[in-house]
Amino acid sequence: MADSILLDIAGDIARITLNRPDKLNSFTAAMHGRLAAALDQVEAARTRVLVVTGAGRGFCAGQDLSDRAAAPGAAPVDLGHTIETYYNPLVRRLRALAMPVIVGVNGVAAGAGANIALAGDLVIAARSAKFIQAFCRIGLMPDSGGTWFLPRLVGPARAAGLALLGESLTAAQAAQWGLIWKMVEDDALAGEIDALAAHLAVQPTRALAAIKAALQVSWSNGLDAQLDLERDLQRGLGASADYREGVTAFIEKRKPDFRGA
Ligand code: T3D
Repeated sequence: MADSILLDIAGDIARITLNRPDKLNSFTAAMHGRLAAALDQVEAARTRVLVVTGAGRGFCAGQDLSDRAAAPGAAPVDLGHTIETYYNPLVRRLRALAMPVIVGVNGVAAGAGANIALAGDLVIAARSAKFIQAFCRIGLMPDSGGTWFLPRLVGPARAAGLALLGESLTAAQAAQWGLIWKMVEDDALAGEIDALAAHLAVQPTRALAAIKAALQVSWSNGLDAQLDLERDLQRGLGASADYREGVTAFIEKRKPDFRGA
């Protein structure tokens, strides 16, 4: 059986591919385990950027529903337990990774699959991709951070529409609404992701991690707390080798050689 998670680490760039294409890369418990192990490897390798994408025509259709309570004879599953065990740690982990996470949404992203995509820092979708808060179609509510990401990204009215109606949102509309960073033509997605990953891999990684952390906290901080946080993070960055290199390169009118330190 093919591995449900593919991991490729090449230099400073890690790529994780969700790989159950025949089931639109929907999550099983085993796949969650493989993904957690892959993220362990990414962190151990200290890469400077992570790309997450899906194999085949879908990005991820959320939880694999074939082993849930509706299956004939199946015992009810404690969904709170599975969310606590699998989905919440995954979203927290992607948000906390000290490197930018690019999510390449190559096709439909539904249920938890949509919200795991939104946990990325830069979400790029192919024109044919769709985002579906499919939860209400099966008697559930958005999880994996959906009720937190959606109102912040697209505002309360659109968040309510997406979550309550469970309708399909095109990639073009998602980009127009600010749900994602950008939409590109299907045949341009791989090249766009490669170029972005290559760019980010030679940027000052500590600064990017600080930007990521500060932007996340800004959603709950007041201005005073955020100003204090910026001061503290900037103090740390001011002592970094990459900052010294950035300033030196500017003075010497050359391209900086950032090492991520
Ligand atoms: O349970 C817990 O632990 C709580 C956590 C829940 C988190 C969640 O994610 S709940 C939401 C779960 N996801 C869904 O409800 C989405 C279900 N899928 C769909 O609605 C549709 O597949 C799509 C709209 C995403 C795509 O539609 P379409 O027509 O392009 O493809 P398809 O024909 O429906 O799917 C292709 C195959 O993938 C098909 O298998 P088959 O018939 O060819 O053997 C289909 O059954 C399978 N598939 C798609 N999504 C899932 C799935 N199999 C299992 N689980 C899925 N989620």
